Amino acid sequence: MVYIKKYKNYIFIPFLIKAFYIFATLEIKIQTMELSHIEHIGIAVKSIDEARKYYEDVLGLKCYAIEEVKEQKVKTAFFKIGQTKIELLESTDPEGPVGKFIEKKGEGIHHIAFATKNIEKVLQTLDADGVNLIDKAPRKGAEGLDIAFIHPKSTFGVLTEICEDKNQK
Ligand code: CMX
Repeated sequence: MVYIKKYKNYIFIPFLIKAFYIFATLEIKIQTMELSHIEHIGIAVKSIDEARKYYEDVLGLKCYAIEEVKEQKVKTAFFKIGQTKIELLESTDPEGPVGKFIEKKGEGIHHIAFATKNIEKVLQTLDADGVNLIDKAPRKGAEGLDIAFIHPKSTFGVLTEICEDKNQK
């Protein structure tokens, strides 16, 4: 009884240590992700020539680049608004990812892309968390960015891209 009285003020110490550990590891996880902003939103369209009229003539944005990404079987058109871009995606092959998407779901938002300054670290963190990565290592995407996709089954239905512009350093 004497011991219980003497040490009763210390019985919370293990719980405090555990709580501190949980917060510390959470903080580290948040810091290591280092996503800075929405780099672009990818929008699947049947025809860039048709869709760009809306972005240019109605919304008043300027298309500053058109590029074909052969490996992904798409043609892309870029518009900038603030720090973020709109990427129109037109399939060059019905069997490509955008062709299949339009066939199944129609035109619309195809993916969201987050920018980071350390894509390898982000992919490592996601992989360690059991997230389903389509690309375990970065590859080259439009505008020379290093990119990697996360499967929509792991992201509540939104195809997600991580990108890093290694030329910006
Ligand atoms: N958003 C949400 N869900 C999507 C999706 C998308 N963009 N694309 C496919 N899906 C879903 C399908 O609806 C399907 O769901 P269900 O199983 O519930 O029916 C599932 O994913 C599988 O789809 P699928 O048509 O059978 O296609 P695949 O499995 O062959 O491929 C995916 C799906 C996501 C792995 C593939 O599209 C991919 O690798 N995408 C990443 C690359 C890409 O999209 N590149 C184009 C962009 C170019 C660029 O910006 O550089």
